[in-house]
Amino acid sequence: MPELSPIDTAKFAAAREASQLVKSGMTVGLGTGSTAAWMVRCLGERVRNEGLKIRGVPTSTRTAKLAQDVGIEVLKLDEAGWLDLTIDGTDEYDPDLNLIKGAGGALLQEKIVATASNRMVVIADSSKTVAGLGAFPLSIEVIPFGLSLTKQLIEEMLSSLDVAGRTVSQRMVDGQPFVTDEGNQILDLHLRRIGKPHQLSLMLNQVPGVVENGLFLDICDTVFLGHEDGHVDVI
Ligand code: ABF
Repeated sequence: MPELSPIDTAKFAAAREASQLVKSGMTVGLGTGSTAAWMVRCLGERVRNEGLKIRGVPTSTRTAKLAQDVGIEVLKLDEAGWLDLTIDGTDEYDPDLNLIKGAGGALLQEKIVATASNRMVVIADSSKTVAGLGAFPLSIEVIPFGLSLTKQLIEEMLSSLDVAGRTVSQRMVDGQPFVTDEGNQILDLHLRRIGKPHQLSLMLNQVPGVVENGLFLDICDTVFLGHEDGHVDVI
């Protein structure tokens, strides 16, 4: 393996350690993003070298392809039923292990899969550790129909909430709206500080047109925090 950058060393260390939680016979939710990709590769290595027998439920088409490429048996959530464990990355985690996720654009499948799991483990480097959520933009998955009205309703709603910033932008890639695996689009909320995440999450999901938001509250059980020297803290 080529020498890793400090940040990849931290991500890899967290991913490798968390992947040791996986035992033969388990059905495992496979997260999305660069940290989760390390975990999928680690599991693939164990499948090939140790004969680990697992079934993986990916949270995006990207992860599904990677999992298949490294030799993990892949199945859909409806085929799998309840999962033993999900391991995924994050954009932020706070001291209560509440999360902001969604930079990878896979928050909807990630939230459904994590919620359908006996245990949800987050793998992170120290850039993801925050005292309070909100510095990172909060992603909202919205249906394309009436998107500008949905955006306007969210902007109006934010004015009554305990947040520091109120800018809402549509996620674009190469000048085109970003499209999720579900054919939806993403609004990013630049809030800077989220005072009451539970209230915000409930209110966002009441706006017609909103499918799901990137606040993962009371879902994560454990964080594996990787450091640049390869050390891992379990929180
Ligand atoms: C997914 O990928 C997301 O929910 C989160 O937004 C992102 C983290 O990516 P990375 O591990 O590349 O920082 O887990």
